[in-house]
Amino acid sequence: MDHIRNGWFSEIKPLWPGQCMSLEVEEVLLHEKSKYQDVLVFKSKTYGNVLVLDGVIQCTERDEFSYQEMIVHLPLNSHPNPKKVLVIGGGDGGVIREILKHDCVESITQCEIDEKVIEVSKVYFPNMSCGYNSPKVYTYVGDGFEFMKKNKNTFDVIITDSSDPDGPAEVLFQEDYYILMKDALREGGIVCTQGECIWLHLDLIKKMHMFCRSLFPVVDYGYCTIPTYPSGQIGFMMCSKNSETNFQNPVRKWSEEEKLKNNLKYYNEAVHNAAFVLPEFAKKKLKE
Ligand code: 4ZY
Repeated sequence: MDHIRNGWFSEIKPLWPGQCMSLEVEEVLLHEKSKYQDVLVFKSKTYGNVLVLDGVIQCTERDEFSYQEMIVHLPLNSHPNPKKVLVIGGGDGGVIREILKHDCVESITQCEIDEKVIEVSKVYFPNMSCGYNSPKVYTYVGDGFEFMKKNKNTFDVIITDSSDPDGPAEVLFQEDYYILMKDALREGGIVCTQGECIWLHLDLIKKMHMFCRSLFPVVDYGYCTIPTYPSGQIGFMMCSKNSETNFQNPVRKWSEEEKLKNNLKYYNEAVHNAAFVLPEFAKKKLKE
């Protein structure tokens, strides 16, 4: 339990040297090793329940909606008619909950390597895992790489909800993985992946942006703010096989009635438009 001292959890990692997010702990609810990683769940003083994998905060009940809504509605509302969606990772279920808000989606296939994350979420994060009951959801416990090798030309949208490029998730930030996603997409398909933080990982974002541009006709980087991810900002690398796609302007929009029904807390059309407006230092770097 070396991440918890004097009643505070601290997210200390070489990926963000010299800084860390700390949350005050009310009660440790679970601490176990899964087949792949260290799994910790605690009740925090002010952010609700918190899921931590290998010492890194994955989600908190208080602010998860920001990331989950944006990683889903940015790509799905940029596709004219998404029917088949693939989710790589995302075991907490938050991404699935948001995809189910799109009635046009007929099936959601999820490929999560660590079954334990799904189990833990069903117990401690009921508001995130609620979508697992839907008949539209098919969950495979296994490696996303292997899954995509066997499923070419199949999906309209692929969402990769991964942790940081440290350890097993590192391959998900490399060109070979994007080639696999491109091949698993149907014509006009769209990819949206966890795209890291401009304050911490701009060199990596630049490298990814460059190889994505060599693979797809349209590439953009959008982001959201979220207090419990490193430096409070996380991005999305978005790629489209359709040269007509303009990520900044959604092609599908919800009515006022649908918005109310969908209980959106972060995403709206103006936020979608603004998500791709980068501060000067990041804009320059990606343009270089
Ligand atoms: N699953 C998203 C995620 C993104 C960044 C970090 C952890 C989880 N650090």
